[in-house]
Amino acid sequence: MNNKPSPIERIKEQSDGLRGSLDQSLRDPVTAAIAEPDQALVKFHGMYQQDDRDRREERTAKKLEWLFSFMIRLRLPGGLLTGEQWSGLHHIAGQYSTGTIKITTRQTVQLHGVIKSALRPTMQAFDTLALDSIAACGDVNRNVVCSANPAQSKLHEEVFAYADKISLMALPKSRAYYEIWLNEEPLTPEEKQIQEKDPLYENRYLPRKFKIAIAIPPDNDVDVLANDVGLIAIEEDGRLAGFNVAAGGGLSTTHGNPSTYARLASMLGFVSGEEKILKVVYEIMTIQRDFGNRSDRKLARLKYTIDRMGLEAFKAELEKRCGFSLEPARSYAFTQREDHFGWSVDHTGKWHYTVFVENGLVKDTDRYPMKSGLLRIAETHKVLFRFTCNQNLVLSDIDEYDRSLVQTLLDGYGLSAHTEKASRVRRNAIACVAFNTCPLALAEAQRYLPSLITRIEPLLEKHGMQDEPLHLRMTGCPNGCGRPYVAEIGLIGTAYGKYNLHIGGDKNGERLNHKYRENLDEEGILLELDNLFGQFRTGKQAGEGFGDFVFRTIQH
Ligand code: SRM
Ligand code: SF4
Repeated sequence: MNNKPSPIERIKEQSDGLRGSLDQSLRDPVTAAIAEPDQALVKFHGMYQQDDRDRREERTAKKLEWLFSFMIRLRLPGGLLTGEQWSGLHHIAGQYSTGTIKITTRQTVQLHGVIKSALRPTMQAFDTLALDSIAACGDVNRNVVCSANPAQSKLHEEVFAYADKISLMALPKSRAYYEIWLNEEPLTPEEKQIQEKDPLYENRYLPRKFKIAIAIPPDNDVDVLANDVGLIAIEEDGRLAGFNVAAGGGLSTTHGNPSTYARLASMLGFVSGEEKILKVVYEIMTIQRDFGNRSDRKLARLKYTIDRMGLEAFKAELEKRCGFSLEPARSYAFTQREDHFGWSVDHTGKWHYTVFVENGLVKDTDRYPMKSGLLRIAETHKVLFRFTCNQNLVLSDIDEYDRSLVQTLLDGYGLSAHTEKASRVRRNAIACVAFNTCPLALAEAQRYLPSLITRIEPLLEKHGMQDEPLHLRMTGCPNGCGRPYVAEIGLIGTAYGKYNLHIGGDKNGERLNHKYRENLDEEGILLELDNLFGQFRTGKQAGEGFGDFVFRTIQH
């Protein structure tokens, strides 16, 4: 292994607690961009510099700088906002960004198209709503996600609280965010020594991004095994007994680089008691900090660290650092990972309505004023907003008394019709952002998948499969932001208009799929799916899902 640290390592270490030259970059009037090292650092503050890829050629031809702007991603452990926060977000999006609110696959929201001069006002506006974007990106722990449906379990509140606890435990200690964006008085070097001492991240942070998810069986709506750390809540006698802990999940691959691979997290064991649970998560992070690959960022995620060390050696190191052993994993079963669309009621009598948000895009169109409808609902102050890892929205914690008011607004703005009339395959589908903002996109995803589904729906009907709980996911490149590698059907962009077709994941997210065909265009995709659906119709066993069928019958 080449041991020369990657350039990002130097940027992190020399960043003076993630400050770098961000302040100067923001003030530089000559360019809409920020200095290159600051582009790496600004991620730790929850932002990415991007440009409008639709306009690159035109700008280049005119010898103009690319059209730079920023994407901001909020830190939202467990994906929960009050109605007041949603209203605030609605207005911030309108004032400073493209106006569209994007619900992500990690239960938070992104705003796109924020220009450099609007960054500080945007961050300050978020602060007035008690929202921040600290560590939403960068080589640190990202947004901690948790099963979204409060109606699914009496344990939900207790388990949900862990998302916040873990997120707080894993926040960088630097005050840079407050100084740069919120005008906090800069610390003196002496104050920094004391206040910014960071035993978890030190001054080198992690070798790579780090992701934690919490699932509450029987739902695996978070795709828990796709995370660096997956916590699976174990309920015994109606109480939270503790968590099974799995580690080393991660999905990204790189076309043409056989050293990269998707991997599901390996089960380590069971742990109970808050102190011990947090300790296990913390020490998994310190092992990754100390043993992770800092030379090759393609091979730096925890999954590679674990495979290099060996699972047993990794576990032994973890138990040594914790000072206790994990118990054998307890039994649990996932039975599904779909969102529970429409109304559901929890054990306290509170109501929840899950709204279908196609690819997580909240905006108004002439025919469907979704964003305005959600604003009106937020303004009732009777509803909480919860995001799901399937890019949908749960209007939650509604009293019986207020339900009819919410229903009137859902109907009036077309939200209920949009949710209830959409086909099952469409409601379950996920597409990543891709064009026009993602710099890594090779192919379209969220702008294209809806029209492709319009052509897939008749095929499903032709084969009597319209009620199958099928999971179809598309990404514009192999990084896997829409988790296509754990879908029953994954479409992974290889070039503009071309996708690899993956098949054979199970419906609960517990098995990776495999590549079945390469570089298909739309007609090729439809032809292959028609053929596969036909085989499924004639060859499936009783109760067998599509993913299980193709896994059983098709060579891989
Ligand atoms: Fe992602 C990078 C969007 C979830 C794996 N991801 C990116 C960037 C920031 C592109 C970049 O580096 O400049 C994309 C921004 C696009 C844009 O214009 O907004 C981007 N990722 C997204 C989101 C918004 C997709 C979506 O449509 O919802 C998701 C935001 C999650 C969040 O709120 O934090 C998103 N990304 C994921 C997931 C799914 C998950 O975590 O459950 C994965 C696969 C799981 C995993 O991490 O293994 C994922 N994103 C990546 C990777 C590959 C990481 C790796 O291990 O190599 C990159 C590229 C990188 O980090 O170098 C990436
Ligand atoms: Fe961009 Fe690729 Fe992620 Fe899609 S999967 S958002 S194209 S990095």
